[in-house]
Amino acid sequence: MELQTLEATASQEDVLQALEIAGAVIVKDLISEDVVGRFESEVRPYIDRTPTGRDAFSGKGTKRTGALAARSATCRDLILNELVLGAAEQYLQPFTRKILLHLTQTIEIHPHSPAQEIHRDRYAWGSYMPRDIEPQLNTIWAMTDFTEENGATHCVPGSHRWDWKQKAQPDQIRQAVMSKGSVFFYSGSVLHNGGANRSDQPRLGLNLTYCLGWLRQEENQYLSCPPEVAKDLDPKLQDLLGYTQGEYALGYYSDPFDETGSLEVAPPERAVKAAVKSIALGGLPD
Ligand SMILES: O=C(O)CCC(=O)C(=O)O
Ligand SMILES: [Fe+2]
Repeated sequence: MELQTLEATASQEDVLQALEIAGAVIVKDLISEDVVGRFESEVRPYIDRTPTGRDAFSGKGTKRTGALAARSATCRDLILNELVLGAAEQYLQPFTRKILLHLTQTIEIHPHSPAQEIHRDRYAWGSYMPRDIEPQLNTIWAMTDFTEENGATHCVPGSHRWDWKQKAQPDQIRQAVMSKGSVFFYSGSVLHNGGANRSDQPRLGLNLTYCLGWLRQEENQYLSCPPEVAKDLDPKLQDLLGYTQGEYALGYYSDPFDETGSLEVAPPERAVKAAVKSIALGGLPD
């Protein structure tokens, strides 16, 4: 099966249709070079200070840098990108009322890095996740061109529907070759991996992923984007980070300094403000 590339004018339905068939799709040139440049300049100091991975899976020649909702205003815009967020909400909607931001991470694969092991991202929840639940939708934004040589993401279109034991054959593997500013969408259930970088320049991708509102996020957003930062963010982003209430009883919050001790549900502005106050005062009262 081929990996489809859609134009930037593609609709949410086009993306969802491609995801349904292949479990993956590219949307070409969704953001401009300016936006890519702005993102790179905001995040570059953090990437430069990031050590390379500690094992083969994270990549001994790969730098992974997170906390990007807190660190980069441009990343915040990309998290809320209308096409991406709309597609993620709709893709996951059969299994949840709300979705969450699962992780933010630049993945910079340096020259001479081997390919990552092929996997499905849903394995993050181990074998506990029932097969018929689709737990996440992922994106990798190309912040450099993604080429065959520099490690463009490999993926096996259609493998989101395979038996988990089925092995991919070399002729079933495609690469998400795309220009800088394009975005690769892929299901949590599709086989994929970072490619080997055989070029002489690093390959930079921005991995932004979304999961069901009742699951534990891979990147702890309360620590990566703490209340003193989150309090000034777009309410929609506060919602995605997990600062608002999910289902009826998920994520309720009580102000520890409220003498009445009620378990009322705090609206997001109040929840983040109260949390800031708790940090400022050095924790819980006696
Ligand atoms: O870097 C890439 O292209 C993919 C990385 C990936 O799949 C992962 O780290 O889970
Ligand atoms: Fe992955």
